[in-house]
Amino acid sequence: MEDGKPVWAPHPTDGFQLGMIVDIGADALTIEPLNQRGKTFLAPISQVFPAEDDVNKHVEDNCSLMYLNEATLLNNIRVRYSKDLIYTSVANILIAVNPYFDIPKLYSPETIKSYQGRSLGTLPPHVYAIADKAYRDMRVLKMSQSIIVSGESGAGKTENTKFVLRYLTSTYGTGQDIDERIVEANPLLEAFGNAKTVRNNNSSRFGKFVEIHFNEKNAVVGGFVSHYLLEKSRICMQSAEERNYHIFYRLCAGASEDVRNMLHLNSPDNFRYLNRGCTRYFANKDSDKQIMQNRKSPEHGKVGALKDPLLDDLGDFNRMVVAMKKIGLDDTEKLNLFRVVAGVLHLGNIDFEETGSTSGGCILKNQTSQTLEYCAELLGLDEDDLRVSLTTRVMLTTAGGAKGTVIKVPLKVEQANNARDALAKAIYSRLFDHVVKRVNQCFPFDTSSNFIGVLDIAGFDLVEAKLVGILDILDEENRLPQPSDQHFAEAVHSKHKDHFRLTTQFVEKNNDALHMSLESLVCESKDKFVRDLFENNSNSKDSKQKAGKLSFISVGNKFKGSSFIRCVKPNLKMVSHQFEGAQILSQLQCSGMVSVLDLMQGGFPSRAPFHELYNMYKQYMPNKLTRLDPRLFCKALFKALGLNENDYKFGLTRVFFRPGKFAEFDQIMKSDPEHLAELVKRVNKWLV
Ligand code: AOV
Ligand code: MG
Repeated sequence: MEDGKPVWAPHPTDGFQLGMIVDIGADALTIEPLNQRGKTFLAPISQVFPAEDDVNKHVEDNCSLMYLNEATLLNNIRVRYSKDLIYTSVANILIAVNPYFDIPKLYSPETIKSYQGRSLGTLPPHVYAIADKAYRDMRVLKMSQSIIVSGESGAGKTENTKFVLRYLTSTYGTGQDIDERIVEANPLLEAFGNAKTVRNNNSSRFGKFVEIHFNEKNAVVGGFVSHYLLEKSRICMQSAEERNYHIFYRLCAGASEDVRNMLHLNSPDNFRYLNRGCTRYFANKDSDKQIMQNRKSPEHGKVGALKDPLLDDLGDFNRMVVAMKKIGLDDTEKLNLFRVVAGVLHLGNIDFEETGSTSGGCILKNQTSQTLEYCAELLGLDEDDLRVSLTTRVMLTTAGGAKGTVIKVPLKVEQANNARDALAKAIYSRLFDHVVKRVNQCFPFDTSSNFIGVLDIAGFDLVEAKLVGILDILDEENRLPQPSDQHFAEAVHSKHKDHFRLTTQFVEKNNDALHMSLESLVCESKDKFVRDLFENNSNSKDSKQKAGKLSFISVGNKFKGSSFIRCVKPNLKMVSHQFEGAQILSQLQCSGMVSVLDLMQGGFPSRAPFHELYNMYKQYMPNKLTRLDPRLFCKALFKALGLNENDYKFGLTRVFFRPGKFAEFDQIMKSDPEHLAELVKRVNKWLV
């Protein structure tokens, strides 16, 4: 930082502001903001950073800035975002800011085509460039690759993951059904595993790792989705202003008259599992109003309405049905899914009241008898058995040494409520497992040489090390004689327990356990589909097949090279064209981006292509030098100036500088005319 040059100093909402240093204390600087002349404030030395000469300039790769620090990074992202350039590179890490609107042509087929086979850095930064790099690395190194997409809720992980899948299947697919199916599986997975939360209208409530498999000719042959940790509490209860999984509302909104009658469905407002989260929605909150102003809002202001004006349940239902068809689900399978979803809804409406007798316990409330009937019908259960299993619990006594006497213990109202909810959660989460399994059957493959895996994982202050840790666990899992998704999920869970506890509500309450009589009830359902959901224990054929596939994947498959996409949420209001600097800065810090910059300080972080340096400085140099090609021009210039060779390195297309050395060099080149004349003389002499 030099006298008279502006610096970036902390700002409470923007992250940083431009100012001048007016005094230097022992550990604080006195700063005068550029836009508030005469006013000053103190800032810790460690939080003040040199600014680029032109703060409105932006660069595709942050490393081509002269000063590499968190303030110039934030400013570069800000300037680019204001021009709808949402992708920025920091060396080979991609930063993606969520634009919250569709940027024209950003993901068009032409754009997809233009990135095919192009080296990183030759075209503007893009998620497609990362996808293509992963593909080329896989092909050249003959090793599987992973792309890790991280960021806080609503930052754009799932959208970018989908862009990667679409890119790889459309560019390197064989043009067969499989390519489309890998993409079309998403609407189905999202219908069952995503929900509206306060942070994201389409929040993934499960983590997923999607593998695209390639044959020896490096063409797409199939895919495999591993999922873990579906948030179960949401099935029975949602926080204020949040919703249950999309499928429930979509089914109520979109099912045909026949299906609605068959499933006894009516408005979502009538179901307990749906009507307890949104009641405070639009309760005069400024942020809600703001969202409303930015979106079309046919239902504005309906307090308690389960039809969320920000979501189009009917349209989404129709899109989901089309996707189901495309991936090959027939009508029977579709109805199976819908029937269980409706069964869960009716189950939730079963209510209990105290018997009032001395024996304690509870009975079903009168008005819920029809609900019981519907629920039993849809899930293939016997009505009386269901009633008894919900209100009593079977226990084995060991009293008096007589082992194994079966007794029925009546449940209190609260216990019966818990039992009902535990059953709903068990059924729905098994249904979700089934959806994932079914999706995997849509893009099967016999042999695969390598794969590209994309990790889309929810969470806030997730750092690289932890994500890589998860991949390591997956790798370890694959080495086990009997790998399984469930064991993998447990391993991830146990290693990252604190993290998940802190950042998400994946960890379920203890009263989730399904008691024995309910478990055996559903296991003996008359409905084969329901029975199968519960029969898939670890010894079943299906999970063996899956285990087979997982272990197959592991063969020699230590991940070589991971690419990283860091998604950034620009504002909490979820609107376009609003850049909240301070909270973006904290995401960059939490995601490890700032540490990456720090790490780079040990190497050659700044870089500039030869032709750029040539164009920047040729005006100052003698003709003799400018006649050389840009690479030779740079070599000759650096030698002639006698720059210290430890401060820079020449690559194939660009020069790499040690921290601060690019700026130093620039200053030499733009020094006063007298000094410059000296330089030119020196270069001339050297050229002779
Ligand atoms: P997330 O996956 O990171 O959150 P999403 O990928 O679901 O976030 O993105 C949230 C929303 O932002 C999407 O539904 C889109 O409306 C919008 N969006 C994201 N990326 C883009 C883009 N590139 N172009 C246009 N709109 C975009 V979570 O799953 O909550 O952690 O659990
Ligand atoms: Mg998501």
